[in-house]
Amino acid sequence: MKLLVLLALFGLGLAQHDPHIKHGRTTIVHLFEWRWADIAAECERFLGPKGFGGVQISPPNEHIILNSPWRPWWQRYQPISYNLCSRSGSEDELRDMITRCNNVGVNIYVDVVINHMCGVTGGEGTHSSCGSWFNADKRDFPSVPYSSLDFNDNKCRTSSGDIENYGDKYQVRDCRLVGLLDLALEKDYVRGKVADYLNKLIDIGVAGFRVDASKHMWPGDVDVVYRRLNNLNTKWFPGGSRAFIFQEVIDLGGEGISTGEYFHLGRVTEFKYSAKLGTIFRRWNGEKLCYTRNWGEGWGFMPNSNAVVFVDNHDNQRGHGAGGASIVTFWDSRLHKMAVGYMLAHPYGVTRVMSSFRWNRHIVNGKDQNDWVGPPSYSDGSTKPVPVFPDQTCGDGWVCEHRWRQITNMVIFRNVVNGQPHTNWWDNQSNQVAFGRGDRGFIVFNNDDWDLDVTLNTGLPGGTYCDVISGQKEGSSCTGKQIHVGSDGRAHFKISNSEEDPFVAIHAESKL
Ligand code: QV4
Ligand code: CA
Repeated sequence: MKLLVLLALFGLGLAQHDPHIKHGRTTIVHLFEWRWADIAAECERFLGPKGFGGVQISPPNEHIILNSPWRPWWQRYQPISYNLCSRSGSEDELRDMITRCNNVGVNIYVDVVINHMCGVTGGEGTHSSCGSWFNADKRDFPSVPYSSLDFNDNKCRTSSGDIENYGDKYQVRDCRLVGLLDLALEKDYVRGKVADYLNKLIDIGVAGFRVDASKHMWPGDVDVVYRRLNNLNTKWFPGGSRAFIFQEVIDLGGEGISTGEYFHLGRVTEFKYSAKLGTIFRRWNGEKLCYTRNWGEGWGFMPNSNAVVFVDNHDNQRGHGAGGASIVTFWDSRLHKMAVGYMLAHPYGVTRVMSSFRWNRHIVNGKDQNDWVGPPSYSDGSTKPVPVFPDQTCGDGWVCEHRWRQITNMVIFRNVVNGQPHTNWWDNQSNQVAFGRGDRGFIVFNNDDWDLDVTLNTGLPGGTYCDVISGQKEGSSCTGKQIHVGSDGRAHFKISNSEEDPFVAIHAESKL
């Protein structure tokens, strides 16, 4: 009997590690701060056709509206209620988007903020995205409703009431993260409200959740919430499917809490991956690309079956969270394309691509004074739509990294090589490396300051392949470089260090 219970628990846990991505697709894109109407259109016109597996959306629930600074992006990480009206749109628009994305096989993963409500200095009034009244001083959020009984004020033992020492796991979980009113998730009532919120989203059709600030919640508390979740909507998912759970835990080592405490509950964000890959491509601290031969668990990262990986995220691309200056973002577009290309070619983890908006960076003593700036907006504070042009680029400050040819084509590459082993490694003991994925794909990088000129075993069947970085296969022709693979699987590669994109990728579906 005990064994059966254990098996059931284990099974439930593992089920929450599956992103339920459809049609052999592999990759999630974070459309940070996009409006629901734009995401719906993007699923139909781009993400579905190009083989993206899912979208991480910004928090859809009611949040505070702040005027000083002027509507920062991070106001959405300060919940006021679980009503579904946010800066990205109304509940109707959210429902329409989820339906339309599901209908083209693109899953929706919701960023859920369940550790806290707004900041302690959030004030009193109706400055919230659905117009609900609240009083932060009194811990009064009638639209949930939550009252002062539902927060951890009496449990936290620091004098400020905020987290002061990340080495102390009681503080990290029971005190306020940067002043954010900390919910008492040990209470059945609070667990119930959170589960209701998540279940509402599940019933509308989402595939899972990015659980914000997971480090700040006791694993036992969120476990109870996860167990109360409904199975996914059978209109789009097989009966019995459990929500995909991926938990935001920043663990670069040396803190009181480690990612391992959350492995049984779902996947976890691997921030070491992001920080290290940036350091490697920047060639800082003596790092070299050739050292990535055993990339993944060999680097001390979490087990493959637990990892969600990314080159940058909405925090570390602007100096929030962790990782620091090594993070490679769209601001360093050449390195960014290479790093994302490496991530997407490599088998480790569930991959997430960042899609950003631009802001005026103003770095003083290493700190960006404009790290708060919100999405492209009109003067009334409402978010601008994402215009897309015939050349596939986006306007009005939306960066749309996911639409950059090199990145889109690597998303397709990952789908084509899905399930194939990491093979045929080559390196020059410096920053030129190559590896294959069985007999389905091969990629070569030159991040040295000199040319690459080498003949390599690709593992691919003989033929002529189109490089999907310098161009792509269109009909029966190739708009980029052509690579000739001999009947012995060998091919000659020449990549100048001064090329716009010093890497080459070929795969089974780019064969001419
Ligand atoms: C300020 C002071 C506090 C003071 C407080 C109250 O700094 O010392 O106690 O006022 O007087 C914003 C401000 C922050 C302010 C806070 C409360 O930046 O200065 O505190 O609001 O008013 C995002 C932003 C935060 C932002 C927060 C809420 O990054 O800057 O705080 O939203 O709007 C750790 C965590 C990790 C977290 C990461 C950033 O372990 O979980 O920090 N990452 C996630 C999200 C992130 C989000 C949150 C968590 C919070 O990815 O985007 O924070 O939901 O590593
Ligand atoms: Ca907490």
